[in-house]
Amino acid sequence: MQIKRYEAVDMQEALKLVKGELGPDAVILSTKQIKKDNGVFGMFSRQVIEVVAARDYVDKHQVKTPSESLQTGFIETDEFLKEELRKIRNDMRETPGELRDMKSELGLLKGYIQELLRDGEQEHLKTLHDNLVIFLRRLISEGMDRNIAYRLVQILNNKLSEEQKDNTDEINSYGHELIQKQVKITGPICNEHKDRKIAVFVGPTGVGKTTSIAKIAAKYTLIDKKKVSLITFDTYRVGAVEQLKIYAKIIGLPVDVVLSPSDLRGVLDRKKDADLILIDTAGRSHKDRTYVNELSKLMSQTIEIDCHLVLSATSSNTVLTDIIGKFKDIKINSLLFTKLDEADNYGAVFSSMINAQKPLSYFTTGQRVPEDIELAAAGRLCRLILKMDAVSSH
Ligand SMILES: Nc1nc2c(ncn2[C@@H]2O[C@H](COP(=O)(O)OP(=O)(O)O)[C@@H](O)[C@H]2O)c(=O)[nH]1
Ligand SMILES: [Mg+2]
Repeated sequence: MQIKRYEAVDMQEALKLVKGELGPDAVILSTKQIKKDNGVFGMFSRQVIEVVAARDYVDKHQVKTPSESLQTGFIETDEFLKEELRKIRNDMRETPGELRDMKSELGLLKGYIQELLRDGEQEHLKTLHDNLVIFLRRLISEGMDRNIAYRLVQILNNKLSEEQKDNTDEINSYGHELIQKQVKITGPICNEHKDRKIAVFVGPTGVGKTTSIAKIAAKYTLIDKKKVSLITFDTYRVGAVEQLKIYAKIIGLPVDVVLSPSDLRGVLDRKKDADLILIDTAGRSHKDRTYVNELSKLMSQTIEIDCHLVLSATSSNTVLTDIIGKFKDIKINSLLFTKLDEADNYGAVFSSMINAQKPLSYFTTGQRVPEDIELAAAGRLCRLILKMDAVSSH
């Protein structure tokens, strides 16, 4: 490995120097803003950027076999860069006084990482078989996060022979199999052998939490003849309980309202004979910290609670990533996707599952209660992504 230190007036110039000398495969090891003294008492000192970069002497033709699991097999560069970011974050924690400088350095480094990955990707794309590039573009146009789509195609590239790459049917068939293998699902909410199951549904307002609960409650009450009980946790007293009460009345179920996290234990104690307890939640907005904080307290009241993060399949990758980030302090067990009937594509459902590293529980496909819900299934999602299946609307 060759390591070099560069100084430049800004990041752009530094990158030019690094790439010019070490080539496009160079990696940045660290960046720092430093003051260069240029006069008495540093009166004319100026800020420059110090970049330490490295180039590895790896034989480019050496073929690595990447892991087929996207959950664990992220490409090496990712791991290395993530480690660098982790180190910088730790430094930031230790030196609060220099926090602002460190933050801006982190921003610069992040930008550079993205640029580096994008550059690497562009270079690599030129070496890919045309049919794989077409498959990659297809996944991206189906809403899949581009990094994830790119990793899938890298795996295919290593797996398939040149002859297979010439055949689009082979690419589609292996691609289909690969995507399907990555999809993780939970299975039904009620486990036959478990005594009592408690599940809470969290997520942004209007995403379909209450409707999904009504669908699940109706299925288990009317078809499976289970003893179902409903609870509403209404952090802001937004009146969400009324909607659930209407559904509960139709299905013939009791509803309890919990106004503070500490009330939950008492209510659960009174429902010892229930097979399934579904907890609806309502807040002003998931952006409001109170909702998330209160949920976190609610979850800490009982350990046997299963948390479904409810997300809409109509949201973009960026929005979904943002929402998942907002709920990072809550122990989420699975993702439930609603409004598949309104979505144009399903790549973002897959990307969110990979990014959040959580399995999928249910898909909802319309407004009808209880009909429009199905258990999440790997084959179904894969067929939806590749437009081999459609969600019928009523
Ligand atoms: N098209 C469609 N609409 C849905 C679906 N699930 C829920 N909705 C609608 O989304 C709106 C908000 O649902 P609601 O359950 O009140 O959301 P909550 O605020 O998360 O509880 C309602 O009009 C529902 O009928 C779905 O799968 N497809
Ligand atoms: Mg609701």
